[in-house]
Amino acid sequence: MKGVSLALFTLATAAPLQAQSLLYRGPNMGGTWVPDAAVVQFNFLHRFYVTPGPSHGVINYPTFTLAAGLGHDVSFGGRFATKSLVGTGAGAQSSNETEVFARWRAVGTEGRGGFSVAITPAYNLLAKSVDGEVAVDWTRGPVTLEGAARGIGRELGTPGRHQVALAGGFVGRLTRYIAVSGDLGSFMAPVNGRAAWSVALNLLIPGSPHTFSFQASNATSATIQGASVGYAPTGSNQILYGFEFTIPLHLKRFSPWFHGSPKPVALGAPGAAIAAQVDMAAMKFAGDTVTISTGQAVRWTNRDPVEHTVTFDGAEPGSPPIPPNGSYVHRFDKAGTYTYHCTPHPFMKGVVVVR
Ligand SMILES: [Cu+2]
Repeated sequence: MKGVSLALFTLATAAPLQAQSLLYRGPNMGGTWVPDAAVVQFNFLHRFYVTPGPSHGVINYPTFTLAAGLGHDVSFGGRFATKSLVGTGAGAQSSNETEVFARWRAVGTEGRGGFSVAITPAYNLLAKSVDGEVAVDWTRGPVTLEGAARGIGRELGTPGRHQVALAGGFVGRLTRYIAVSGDLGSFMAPVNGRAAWSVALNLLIPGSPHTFSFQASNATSATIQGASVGYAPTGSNQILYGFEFTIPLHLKRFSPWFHGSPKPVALGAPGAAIAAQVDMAAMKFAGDTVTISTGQAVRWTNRDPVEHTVTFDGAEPGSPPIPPNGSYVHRFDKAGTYTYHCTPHPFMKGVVVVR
């Protein structure tokens, strides 16, 4: 029983909120996520089609998404798809589809329980179309339901035609690292093509803010228009397979490029009597076992260019993320053997023996 409630608790709180997560969004859904200020989200969606034999040629359909958080739940970004079949048909001059968009998250937060709502006005440069989406997510425990209403000023390939599209999807999180998702979207009055669908297996890469999905779909780009049309370019039931990888770039992590070594940061108990010093260097706790007396403290210093933690395997409270050049002091008031590890790098292990 305890195991079950712990598992549910873990599922409900597993959201890696510092990044857009494919564990909360179907492949063709825009989602409601907005990056924090000074975070740039880069999503790489790559779908491909293998032509029938004997040539077995591979046709690639990538969409790159870049979005920068501006604070106040607002972001600004763009999508670029190099092989958009949204552009086939009359009036299309290119298969390079670019969409610029802003997003305002009006309600909630993607990845938290309850409702969240985001409004995304956009402009599709290939279609010369003012588009927009209102997206709603509802999350409870391991389940997220998604809906989107999309307005399209001018459907590509059909000059002058206004369109409305509706889309819905779901995500089911099987564990905190694995989810399945699916969605369906369509223009209300399709002119070219048919409904867009997708299914995916989504993975959170442990110890990282990255998510990865394996997916199948019939949509060739991830723009508001592209996610609303399923193209079967040869008229067959063509299925595209592919993946998406999400990469949040926290701009403050790049400060060493401009400022040399980061400033030392001291975390943990101030003024404690430090009896042992452990360096965190080359992804290891140097000197894995230290021995001290009750009431004394250990100081960990991060010599690596990445964040580490000191996380005890038992109930002893551990450190927050320790930035490069940061240190953490922890005082031990009870005798015992304290094993610990680094949360982002679980292979980093150490022991404090308190006599
Ligand atoms: Cu680490």
